[in-house]
Amino acid sequence: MTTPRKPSPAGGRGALRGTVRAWSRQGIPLKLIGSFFTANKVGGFDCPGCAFPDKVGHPLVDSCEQGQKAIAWEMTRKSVGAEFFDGKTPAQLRALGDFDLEFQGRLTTPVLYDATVGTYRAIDWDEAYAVAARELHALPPQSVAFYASGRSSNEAAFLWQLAARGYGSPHLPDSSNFCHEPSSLALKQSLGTGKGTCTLEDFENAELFIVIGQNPASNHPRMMAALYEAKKRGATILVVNPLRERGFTHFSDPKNVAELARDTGIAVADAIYQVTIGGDFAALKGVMKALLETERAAPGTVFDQAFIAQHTEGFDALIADLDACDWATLVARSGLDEAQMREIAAHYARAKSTMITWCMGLTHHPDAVATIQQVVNLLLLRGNIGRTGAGAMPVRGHSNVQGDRTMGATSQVTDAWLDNIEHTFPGVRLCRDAGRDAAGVIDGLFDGNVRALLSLGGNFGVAAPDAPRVLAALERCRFTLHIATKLNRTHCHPGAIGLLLPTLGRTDRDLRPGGEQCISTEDSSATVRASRGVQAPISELQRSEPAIVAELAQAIGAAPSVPWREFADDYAAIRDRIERCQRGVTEGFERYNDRLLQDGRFMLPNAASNRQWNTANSKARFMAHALHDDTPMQQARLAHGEAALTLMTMRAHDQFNTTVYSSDDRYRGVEGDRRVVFLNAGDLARRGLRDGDRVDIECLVDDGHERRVEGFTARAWGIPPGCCAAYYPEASGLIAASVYSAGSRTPLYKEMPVRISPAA
Ligand SMILES: Nc1nc2c(c(=O)[nH]1)N[C@H]1C(S)=C(S)[C@@H](COP(=O)(O)OP(=O)(O)OC[C@H]3O[C@@H](n4cnc5c(=O)[nH]c(N)nc54)[C@H](O)[C@@H]3O)O[C@H]1N2
Ligand SMILES: Nc1nc2c(c(=O)[nH]1)N[C@H]1C(S)=C(S)[C@@H](COP(=O)(O)OP(=O)(O)OC[C@H]3O[C@@H](n4cnc5c(=O)[nH]c(N)nc54)[C@H](O)[C@@H]3O)O[C@H]1N2
Ligand SMILES: [Mo]
Repeated sequence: MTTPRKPSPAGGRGALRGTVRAWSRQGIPLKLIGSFFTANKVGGFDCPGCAFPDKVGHPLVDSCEQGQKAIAWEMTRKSVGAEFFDGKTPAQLRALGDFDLEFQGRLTTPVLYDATVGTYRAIDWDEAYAVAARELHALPPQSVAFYASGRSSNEAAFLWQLAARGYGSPHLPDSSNFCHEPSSLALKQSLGTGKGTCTLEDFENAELFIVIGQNPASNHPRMMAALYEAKKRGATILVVNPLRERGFTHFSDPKNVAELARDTGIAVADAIYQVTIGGDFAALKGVMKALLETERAAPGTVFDQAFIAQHTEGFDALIADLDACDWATLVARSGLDEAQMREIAAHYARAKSTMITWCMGLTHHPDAVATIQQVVNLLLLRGNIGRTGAGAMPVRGHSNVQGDRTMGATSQVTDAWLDNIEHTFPGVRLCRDAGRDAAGVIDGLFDGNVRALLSLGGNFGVAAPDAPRVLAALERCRFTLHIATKLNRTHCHPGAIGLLLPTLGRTDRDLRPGGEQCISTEDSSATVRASRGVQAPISELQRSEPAIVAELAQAIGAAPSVPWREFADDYAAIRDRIERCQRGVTEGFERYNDRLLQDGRFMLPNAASNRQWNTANSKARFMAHALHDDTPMQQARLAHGEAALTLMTMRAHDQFNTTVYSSDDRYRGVEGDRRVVFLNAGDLARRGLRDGDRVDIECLVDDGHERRVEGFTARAWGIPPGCCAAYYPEASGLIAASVYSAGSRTPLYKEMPVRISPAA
């Protein structure tokens, strides 16, 4: 049941209580808890939570409540082994809830499912590799996809893409396809570099922050702490979000003793602009239109004309586009009034340096790329790229999602990358065909052209749009293979042959014949750092990701001239080859091993933040885009009028993506039941509903598939009219996989047309 109760401040005492609860529920012995604080420090491990940059120097603690939960979940002393699996059918496993599946603990033995027998059984590694080799040899490589979630390491990701391409498959979908894909694409087109231009130093120097579509109190608490510090030194923080997220209105730093005693929290945001879902595109145009008016009234006072002349192209087209927009449309589309857009513009025009950060509130939408390019346009107008305290910051999700991409674990790579690999490993021939992204793999699963899915972490069938259909399609596969730390729902939908392989995580000590190994990761500020586990593995049968991928590649005969054996035993040898493959592709990998081992970390240079634009004309590009009229939401409004609401699916405070730690969301007053939908009070009343009523939700994308979820609890909430919000993954069955964002093909997880009606 959901009990509305007065929420406490974000951070604060609640964060400490949440941390201790996570430790105790996972049965973590006290003597290990000290090691938790080696998270994000030199010599320790990279926190397996989010990808927010670490503090350099020697902070006492550089991890947060959410990081501690992720660590406790991985370091748990609970485990599942042969007795649990032997003789179980997939249906028996599926009967467990998502929480219960992961709560079983760490996977400790390879497991095989065989449809001709109908049950799972524990097997040894040799048999696992033999089965994989048999299955992959029997399938055309073009029907096999290799998915990667962003939790792995640079080393494992490099081997993963090498194994896939060496085997003959170009299909490397990844969790980025579900996440910051539009950010990478938008930044690449606008600035020539697909990564964010900011570092922690910019957080310490910006005068103004505009935080768009992001809930850092739950998903990047260390960023919340950075904003709180900025606020204390006098910076202005503006938030653009349909929800007044608690972290912005009441935040208390759990590391500040005086504040812990008061437990009240401060308002970190100076203002919160409650856009309508998907309204950012219009809102950002409105802000630029207001700036343009001021600039015209007093030329040279707002725009950085020298920067625009020297560094950019496309300015005139942008101005023409802004002139063509009328305020009435911008107001109607954004959900903000004109005065609010002018107010943001006034703050922006005053600030000497501005950083704009964003997350999934901008990417899970049909116009994601165009919207993010408005963010960049806004920054360029005042030369807010390439100087301290300014820049564009897509705050990444998984701790190594950025690194996985740098390592080529994606279906879109350059010829230079493939050429370098072939030169580095003479005799290797890579598949160079166009590969499927996650959307393409989902299509292939539905139409039968993808017959095998291998995954390096993640929970593909639950993270994907149309999750129930994707899970069912996975069962129609010939072969599925998952390398994982914990059991999850995707694993319970094996193909005719299904393998589940237990791996070490970040926190586990990794002893190989070549000695104790470290891996490396890359955060949202392009800092590459070493990560070393601290805890002895819970089982001798678990193997590290690089070792599993190398042994698997060897077993299936992928790229036979690659020294897979050496790589499995000595990750420095992998880094040595990565360094060679990155020459001329990604700057900054020189002396990879030396610098990693000496300093623990190094930063990859970002050309755009040095005002070098790797675009066709070596200029940063203003990208003008007209507002669209044909999004799935707009089509549904035409067909269903006010009955259509825009649904966003979001994270609660107690989850990491598909891993749900509890059924509470203390920042939104939710306790004991995540099947909740938040609606505007007027929208509730119009449907004859009251707070607490049971409702059913139906997707209004008209593509021949019916999608509904039932028995959700409606909650009256401060969300703009026409919008509603529910949790991921409970509401994921409502997200249609037939519609994607333009260009980046990202699912519309936050802009789905739905109808809400009293429960049948
Ligand atoms: N503890 C924890 N940490 C995490 C994760 C986790 O699940 N748990 N997940 C990790 C991953 S992979 C990612 S990608 C990030 C996700 O981090 P976030 O992007 O912060 O996560 P979501 O909950 O998906 O949230 C989206 C925010 O976007 C807002 N929003 C939705 N639609 C719109 C819109 O149209 N416009 C605007 N302006 N705002 C909108 C929502 O109100 C919400 O505040 O966090 C990472 N870190
Ligand atoms: N409706 C809806 N759907 C969404 C989103 C949304 O906002 N709404 N967000 C999307 C986003 S932003 C993302 S990034 C995706 C996330 O999609 P995924 O990355 O596929 O999902 P996760 O939940 O992060 O994966 C969790 C699983 O990873 C495995 N795991 C954990 N640690 C490790 C490790 O160290 N190694 C290995 N090999 N396995 C490990 C465990 O088995 C665990 O069950 O979901 C997307 N799906
Ligand atoms: Mo993500």
